[in-house]
Amino acid sequence: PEVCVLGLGYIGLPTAAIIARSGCRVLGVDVSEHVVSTIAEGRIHIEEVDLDGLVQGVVARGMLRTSLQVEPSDVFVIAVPTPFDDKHAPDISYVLQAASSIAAVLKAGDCIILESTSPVGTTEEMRDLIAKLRPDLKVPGLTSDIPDIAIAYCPERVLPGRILEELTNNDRSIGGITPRCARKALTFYRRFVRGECITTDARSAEMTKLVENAYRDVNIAFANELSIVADRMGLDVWEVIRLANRHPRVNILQPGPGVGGHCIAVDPWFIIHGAPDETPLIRTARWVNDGKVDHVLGKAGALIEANPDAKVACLGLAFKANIDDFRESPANKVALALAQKFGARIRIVEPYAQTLPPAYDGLGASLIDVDDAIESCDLFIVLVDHDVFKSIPLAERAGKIVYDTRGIWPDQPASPERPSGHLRLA
Ligand code: SAJ
Repeated sequence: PEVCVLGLGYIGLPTAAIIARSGCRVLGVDVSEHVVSTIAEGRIHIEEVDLDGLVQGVVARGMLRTSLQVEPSDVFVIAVPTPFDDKHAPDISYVLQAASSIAAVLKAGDCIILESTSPVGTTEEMRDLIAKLRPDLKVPGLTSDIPDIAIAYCPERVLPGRILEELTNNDRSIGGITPRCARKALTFYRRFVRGECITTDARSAEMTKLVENAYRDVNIAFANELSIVADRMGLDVWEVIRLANRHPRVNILQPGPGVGGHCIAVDPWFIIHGAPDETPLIRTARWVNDGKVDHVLGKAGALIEANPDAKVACLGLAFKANIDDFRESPANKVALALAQKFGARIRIVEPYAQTLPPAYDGLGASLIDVDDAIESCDLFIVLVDHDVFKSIPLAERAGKIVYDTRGIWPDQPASPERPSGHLRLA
């Protein structure tokens, strides 16, 4: 089939490339001229392992083209953003815009698949819009006859840094507006997904995606709350978690400076918004995880003030280990607030950055490398668990004051989050 992928971001571009590799002719559509022209040259505008080579190959073979405009196709895959507004209400306007541009070129036999994380009911809303714009087509769920088109919801669940591998190997939930729609979408996904594809209805598939990320948020909140409790009690939280996880049915996640990224801190709000009175736990988890940033900031600030002569190294800006994405990052929030308060005393170590983000302009903070930090800084605030930080041996950290919000240095002597003298596993 000919396939049109709408939205060429972290999900849409790798998806378009993998579909093209499976032998479909793919048109990638984006609203950004920069994105469209970069990919048309066989280059990519985002960082993701192995994506550059894949895109270069499918573009060179003519299997992936790009455009600002949707063209007639057999399958349409929507992977546009679904942000929330300042009241945490989901904004599905990009999805609806994509659907109306598809409606203009839609023909009988086509299949539309929504992949964007969406509040429950969005796929049906999209269907209703298409029915309104194309009264000549029989749409699924609104006709007793065999519908002319198929509409399904199929969320992605890939992890940044492992996108290509997970796109191929993860299991997928495929939610049809009707079972017939689900079967049609299933035939398409089987072309390039090696994981199991499980069919369901569209609303269940929408909720499944939200639940996966809310589950992780709630579990990280538990770890983050424990870290604050342990702090209060003078305990080493990582020691306690490591020991508790020896229980066969306990698996506590890792505390950190808060929860970042574009999914886990956002998607729970889509559930809360849909059922505001029934979600005290999910809402509290959001509050706990956001509050952890302030807790870390308070402790780091106090430590810097208590050591007025110390030069400070903030280790990491990324929202998680070994990636170059600094948006929605708790580490970046902490480092930026410290730079605003302490100016030139703050040095930032971020091997994944060439320069500091523009928000740091004029604050006096500087970007330095790991070796400079070891040589020149006395106080280390660990914000990201990049491998390159983990591998700094104790000998190079000896004598430093360390506030390790990620627990990357189990052998570090006493420090605010790691009081000495507690039982350790060998
Ligand atoms: N984090 C912790 N402690 C942990 C695990 C994570 O503090 O034990 C923090 C990370 O440092 C980061 C944030 O949580 O700031 C989120 O990181 P993550 O690795 O848990 O997830 P993401 O945002 O990279 O990707 C998630 C994944 N969802 C789940 O694991 C349920 C991914 O599979 C989804 O496809 C993705 O969201 C998405 O697009 O929805």
